[in-house]
Amino acid sequence: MATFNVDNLNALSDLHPKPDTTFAYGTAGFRMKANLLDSVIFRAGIVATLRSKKLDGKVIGCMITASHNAAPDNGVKLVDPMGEMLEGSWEAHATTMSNCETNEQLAAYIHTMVSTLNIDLTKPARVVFGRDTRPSGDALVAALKDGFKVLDAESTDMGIITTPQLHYAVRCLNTQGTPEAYGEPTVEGYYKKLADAFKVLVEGKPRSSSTLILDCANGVGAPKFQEMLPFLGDSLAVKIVNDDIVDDTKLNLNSGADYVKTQQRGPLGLKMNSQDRYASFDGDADRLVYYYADEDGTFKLLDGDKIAGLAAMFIIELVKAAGIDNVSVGVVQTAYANGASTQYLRSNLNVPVSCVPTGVKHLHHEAMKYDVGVYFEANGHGTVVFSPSALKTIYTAEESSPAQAVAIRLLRALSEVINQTVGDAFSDLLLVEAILTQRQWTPKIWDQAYTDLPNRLVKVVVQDRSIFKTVDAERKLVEPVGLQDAIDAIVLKFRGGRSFVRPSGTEDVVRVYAEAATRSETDELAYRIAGLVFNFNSNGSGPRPREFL
Ligand code: G16
Repeated sequence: MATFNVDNLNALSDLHPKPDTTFAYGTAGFRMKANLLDSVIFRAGIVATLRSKKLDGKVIGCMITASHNAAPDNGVKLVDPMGEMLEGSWEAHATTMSNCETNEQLAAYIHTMVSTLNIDLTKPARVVFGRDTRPSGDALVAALKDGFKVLDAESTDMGIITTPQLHYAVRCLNTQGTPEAYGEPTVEGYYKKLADAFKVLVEGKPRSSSTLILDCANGVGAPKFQEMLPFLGDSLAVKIVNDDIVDDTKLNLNSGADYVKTQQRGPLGLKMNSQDRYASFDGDADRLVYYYADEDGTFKLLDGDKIAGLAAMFIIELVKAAGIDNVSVGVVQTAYANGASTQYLRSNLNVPVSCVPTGVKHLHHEAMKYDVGVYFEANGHGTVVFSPSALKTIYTAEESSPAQAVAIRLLRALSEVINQTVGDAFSDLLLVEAILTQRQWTPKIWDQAYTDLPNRLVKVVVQDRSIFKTVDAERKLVEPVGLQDAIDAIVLKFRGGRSFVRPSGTEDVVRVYAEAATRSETDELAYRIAGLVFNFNSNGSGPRPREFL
C-alpha cells in the first residue's frame, strides 16, 4: 500500500490547529462561526483529495459558503462528481477527521480511510473550489489549499461564484467528452447554456409588461446575476436590489429568501406595488422565492412549494402534449411542505409525492427514482432531475403534429435551463419566468393553484440541539423522551393543527413548524410548541420565544 509523507502532514496541520470544539457535517456541510473553521476547512481539503483518489481522479468540488447565514458564519460543502452533494458515508468520514485532536490521530485516520476504503494513493486527485462574498473566505481558501497539499491534489480556483455554479462546473468537468457532457465548465458556459435555453422557452411569446424586482440578499447572486444579464439580452427585464457585497453586515440581513420566507414579508425597505413581481435569492444563490402585493397591498408569498407545483403542472402537461406519457413525473417534499400544496399535487395534478428529511441531498436522491423528479423544499431550495432514459425519450421523440413538435422542443429546452445538479436560484428563476411567459400568467394567476394553510416557523435557541432526535422524515421526535407526547396533546386542541420540531443542521437552533386553520390559531400553536421546547428539561438558553411569555 502506498503511503504518504507524515512530516508534510504534520507541518501543514500545525498551521491549522483544531480548536476545542466538536464539529459535525450538517444539513449542507460544516457551518459555524468562521473563526472556528480553519482546521475544518484544511481537513475538508484532505477529505476531498481522498474522495477524488477513491473515484479514480474524478473532480470533487469544495464550496466555501454559509449560504443563508449571516457573515460571521462560514462553512464548506463538498460536491460529488455528478454535481450532487457528498455521499452520506463520506460525511461521517469528514466529521471524524474534523474531530481528530492531534496530528497523530489525523494521520492514523487518513491511514484507516486509505486501508478500509481501499484508496490507491498513487491515483491522481483533482478538485475545484469556489467561495461566496464573505470576507472570511480568503483565509479559509488558504486553509483549503494547504489541505490539498497533504496528498498532492491538483486544484482549480473558480474564485467568487454561486454555489450552484460550482456544482455545475464539477459535473461539466467530469462529463467532458462523454455522451453525458453537461456543458462548458466555466461561468460563461453556464450563463450561455441557461440563457440559450431560456430564449427557446420564451420565443414568440410577448414579454411581461411588469418588471421583475430581484432581491439578491446582498450576496454573490448580485454580481453574478448582473454578469448573466447580457447573455439574456432583451429576453428578460430584471431590476436587481440588495446588491451591496462590500458591507458584509448586510449579507442576508432583512432581505433574501430565508428572511422573506420566515418573516412572510418583503425585504425591509422594499416598497412593493401590485404591478410588479418580486423574487429573492439567498446568500449563495441556491434558494429562490417569489412574491407579489395584492391590489389591497397584502403580501403574497410564492415559495418553494408553489414553484414545485408550477413546474410539475407545466412538465406534466408538456409530457402529455409531447405524446410521451410513459415518462413518469414525481414530486419530492419535506415535512415543511404546506399541507395544501401536497393536497394540490396529489389531488389536482395526480402526481405521486414523497416526503423525506430536510436537506437537498435527501430530496435529490429520492427525485432520482422518477423519470422526471421535481423536488423543492418550502424554503425555495430545489430543482428538477431528468433520468438518462427520460432524456433519451425526450431527445428521440418524433413529432406527428405541430403541437407535439412544440411540446418536444420546450421539454428539451427545459432540461437545459434547469440546473440538474442542485437547487439553483438563477436556473429556477428562469424556469418560473419561462412558464409564466408561456402561459402569459401573472404571479396572482400562478398563486390561484391553491391557497396555503397559514403556517409559522419559529427558531428556539437551546443549550444542546443534539439531544433532539427525529424519525418519520423528521415529523416525530423520539428524544427527548416525552416531548412528542406533549406536542401531540397541544396540536390536538387546534383545528387543522400540524406541528413538528427538529434540530437545524445549519444553525445552532431547534426549528418549530406549525400549521392550523387560521393565522391566529397557527401563531398560537407555533409559540406554544416553541415555549414547550424552550422549557423542556430547562434546555432553553437563548431568549424565551417572546410571544409565549
Ligand atoms: C441548507 C440545505 C437545505 C436546508 C437548509 C436549512 O440550505 O441545503 O436543504 O433546507 O440548509 O437546513 P436546516 O433546517 O437543517 O438548518 P442553505 O441554503 O443554507 O445551504
